[in-house]
Amino acid sequence: MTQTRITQTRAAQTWPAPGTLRRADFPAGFTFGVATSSYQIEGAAAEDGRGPSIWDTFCREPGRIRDRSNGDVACDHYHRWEADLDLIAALGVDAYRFSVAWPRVQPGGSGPINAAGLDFYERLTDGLLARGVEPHVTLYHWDLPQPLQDAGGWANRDTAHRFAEYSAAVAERLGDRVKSYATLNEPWCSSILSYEIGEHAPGLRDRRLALAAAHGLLLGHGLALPEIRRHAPGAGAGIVLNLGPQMPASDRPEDVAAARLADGRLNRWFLGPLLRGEYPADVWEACGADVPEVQGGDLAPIAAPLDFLGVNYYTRGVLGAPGGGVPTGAPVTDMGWEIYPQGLTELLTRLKADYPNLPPVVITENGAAFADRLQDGRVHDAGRVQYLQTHLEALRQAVEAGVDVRGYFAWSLMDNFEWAYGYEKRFGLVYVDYGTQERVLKDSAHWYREFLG
Ligand code: IFM
Repeated sequence: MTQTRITQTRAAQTWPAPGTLRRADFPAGFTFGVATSSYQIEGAAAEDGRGPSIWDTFCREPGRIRDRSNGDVACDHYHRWEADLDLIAALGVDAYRFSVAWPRVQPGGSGPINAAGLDFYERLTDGLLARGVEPHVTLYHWDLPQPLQDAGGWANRDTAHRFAEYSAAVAERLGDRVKSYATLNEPWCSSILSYEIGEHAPGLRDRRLALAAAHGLLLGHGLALPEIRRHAPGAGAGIVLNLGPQMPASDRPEDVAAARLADGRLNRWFLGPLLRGEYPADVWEACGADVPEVQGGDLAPIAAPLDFLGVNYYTRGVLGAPGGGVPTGAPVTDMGWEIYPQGLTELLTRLKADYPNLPPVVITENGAAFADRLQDGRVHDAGRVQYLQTHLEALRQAVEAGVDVRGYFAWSLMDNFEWAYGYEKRFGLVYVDYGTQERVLKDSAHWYREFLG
């Protein structure tokens, strides 16, 4: 096994009491964890039979990634997984959310399953269980096998069927040892951001294809659910969406309409099919001729009951006509995202009010990038500590208001490959020195550990 140096510093300061916030303020059985994803941490891009993914391809296209990097090595987690699991256990979390790389498990995206790929995730699962940490699996966190993209990617309905087949292979191998399976992470990102805005792989700029991809992703989710339930009947199955309030910059009707449409495109376009069995009519109309082809039997599996809805919350949007984001002047993270903790309470109470079929919610991601610096073996990330504390307090208030929330996962366990930003943005509770692969607990990791008791 590769040796990884892990520096366990003591917390450098005592934390300002975050109001009255303690772990005990959350319901009994509430799950606290940390999260990562395969392409962002694993590396080992060409080992043990892994095939190329769309991110391997995209990273090699000039101008796509700010620091011209890629995920070939990333955090080298594929080789350092045991030390990383020790680190996770040392944080005192209940659970670890990771994703499975489809190109490791089924390198061609269809056809033969690569047993060595499944072996890796089985080692991870058993390693977590042995350390008393619950594994939470996400089946798709954006690393589509390249051969499927060559055939049209998610805009080709066949990909949805291939996803169900791949999901069955994973659930068959890991079964009930994993108690929580999410089909997709943030389908808005793997459709709109990837096929319309062009910022993520495959880097297209075509709204019609983007909406076809969004529908293909939802269909893939709907087809995968019964496969997961068949092979892992004791596990919960759900999906993860990136959601956030979209607010008007003023009372002007144009701004209100812009915010309503932004809410429709980010939130309701995905919540509607999943929780109501229909696309939102106003957004459908606004999309004109770009709307996807929806076949007769598509919406029933998409709207099948979920055991949980994963919500990734980072920020809100403030919109002014004709549809642009408006800076509010409030503090932002290193991503330029406004820090708006109360948006989490607003979002969750709104979900409860608007969707009678809302299943239990899990906050599957929440966190912030800051320009962290390693100094004398320490990283003083007070901004992140404050971000986490205030968002947890906002979450507590949502629970108090009656929203059924079952868990919270901080994004991310450790610094990693932040997609189009490469390694420039650091979201981790644990600092990664990419030169040496040393992991250093930031002050936020110490704080989280103390909070968890
Ligand atoms: O790093 C990403 C993650 O992969 C998906 N959700 C948002 C995070 C921060 O941008």
